Amino acid sequence: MKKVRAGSVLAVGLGLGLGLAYTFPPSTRRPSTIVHLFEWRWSDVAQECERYLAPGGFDGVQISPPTENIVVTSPPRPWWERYQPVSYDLCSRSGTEQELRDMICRCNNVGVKIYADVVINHMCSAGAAAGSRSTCGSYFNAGAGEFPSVPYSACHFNDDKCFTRSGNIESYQDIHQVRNCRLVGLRDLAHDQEHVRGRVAGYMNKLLDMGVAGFRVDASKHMWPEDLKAIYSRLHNLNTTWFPEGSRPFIYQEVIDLGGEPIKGSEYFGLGLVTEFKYGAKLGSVIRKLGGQKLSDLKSWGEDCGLMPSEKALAFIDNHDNQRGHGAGGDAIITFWEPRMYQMAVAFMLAHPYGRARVMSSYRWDRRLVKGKDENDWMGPPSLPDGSTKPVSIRSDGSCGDGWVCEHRWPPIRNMVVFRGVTAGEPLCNWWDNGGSQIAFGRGGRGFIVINNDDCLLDVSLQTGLPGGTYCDIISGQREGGGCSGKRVVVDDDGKAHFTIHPSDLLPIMAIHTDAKLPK
Ligand code: AAO
Repeated sequence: MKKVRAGSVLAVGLGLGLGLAYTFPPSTRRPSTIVHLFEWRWSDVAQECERYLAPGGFDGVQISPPTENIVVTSPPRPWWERYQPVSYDLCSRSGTEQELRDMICRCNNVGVKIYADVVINHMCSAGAAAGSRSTCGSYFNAGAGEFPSVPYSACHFNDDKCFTRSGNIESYQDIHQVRNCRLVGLRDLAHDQEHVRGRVAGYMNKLLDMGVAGFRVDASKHMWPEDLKAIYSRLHNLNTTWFPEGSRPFIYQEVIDLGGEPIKGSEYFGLGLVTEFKYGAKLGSVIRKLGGQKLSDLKSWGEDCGLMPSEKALAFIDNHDNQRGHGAGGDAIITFWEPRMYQMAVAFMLAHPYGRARVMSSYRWDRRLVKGKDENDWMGPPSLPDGSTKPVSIRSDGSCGDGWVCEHRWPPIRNMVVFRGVTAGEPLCNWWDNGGSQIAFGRGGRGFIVINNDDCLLDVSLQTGLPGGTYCDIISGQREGGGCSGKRVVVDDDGKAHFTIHPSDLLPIMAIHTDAKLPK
């Protein structure tokens, strides 16, 4: 096995000439968080692994679907065309198979894993016009169910098992419709068939052999768990160039379960992790104070307040769907468009031990809200006039330009990713709240966070559980060499420290951890 973690000082070297404004100090962190680099080109992902994600202690990247898809022209090239595959050839708006291979290799070489978003429930829309183009030029005829590059033909789809008038899912209360009918008109594959299982597993195995470490399985709710089990059982182990012999793929399945439907996320627990959509919806409603909710209500955050078991949960604040009104979660969801609340939500998620955390990295689009609905929810990534995706440009201060938002590079978020790594495996302790929306908690003597979402001053001495010394607040700044560019927090030898957070502070949060302790 190759030595995979490149060391936290790597950024210093790689940063030269790349306009990097920040280098990560050496750290005792464990790689923890997944970042979804939504719609990034493979060559940009590769660079980001080397220059930022490895030194920043990120565990891995969720990439956009790598397969060939239909080219949608109306609306012009929406982001969602990538959720309509026409073959399992590996070329897309993000790049060619060679570029994908190069990215996986370079990210693995610096210890950053790649998780591929795989669209295996369906192929493209049944209503796609004859003669529609595809990203690599493969011929297909969706109406006739012909996808010769896989190959699939009409008999490989579920049409004979769906009994709705439209052939689409018409009610989420009927599990047979949800799993045998077409999701928004997309041709629904029959995974009970040997041929289909073989082709899907073959596609996933190709990615595993190339070095991916796992998958986000799109629309898992729309596939029968026993079919997924049969497919997963055929998957190869991870590539031993980078991973220990016998390592199995890490799988998280997209199942939207907000309650109220017969299909439960728990049906998929035996197969892997499951996306916990209640996380962002509930936390968003607490931070927005909907129905009089307060941060102190989060004392029982986790299974006790209705979330799935922590070890089964993929936790996230928003995803590529619900940040633009698709999928589930509704108006409670907080996104980068509301940066103050968003950073509060992400900081809480990264400080709290619940689940496996994923942070979103988005692009900006021309949002056009008409009666609460975004008419431009379809808009694809920043593009050049020829339709190709713009490279991600990095400004001298480390932020992204050209329409790329890069939430994962926002200093408080990047520093909280380090916090999560430093505190990994430590239990939640020393909870404090004021009965309202001022809260604080620690992580087993390695980290401590304080949040003030009330309209009044927070001015209190708290038990942090940390060793005595002076720490640098990683929200208002960070440790830089022996100094601190933000607020300083003095922890007494008995573990107590005083915190003051004004409700008008840029971000009403303070966080410290043992790697942000300043030298005496
Ligand atoms: C596009 C066009 C369609 C067109 C289609 C075919 O937009 O008009 O018919 O092409 O030509 C993405 C886009 C789609 C796009 C599709 C294909 O979001 O707009 O369709 O690509 O290009 C369900 C699924 C879930 C899915 C989600 C969007 O269960 O798997 O819909 N997410 C994934 C991906 C997503 C992708 C696909 C799947 C398809 O992340 O990007 O679609 O590959 C209920 C159900 C949910 C259901 C939602 C959606 O949710 O529970 O399972 O999600 O409805 O309608 C409250 C409830 C909550 C409820 C929600 C919405 O919050 O509590 O349960 O309201 O009613």
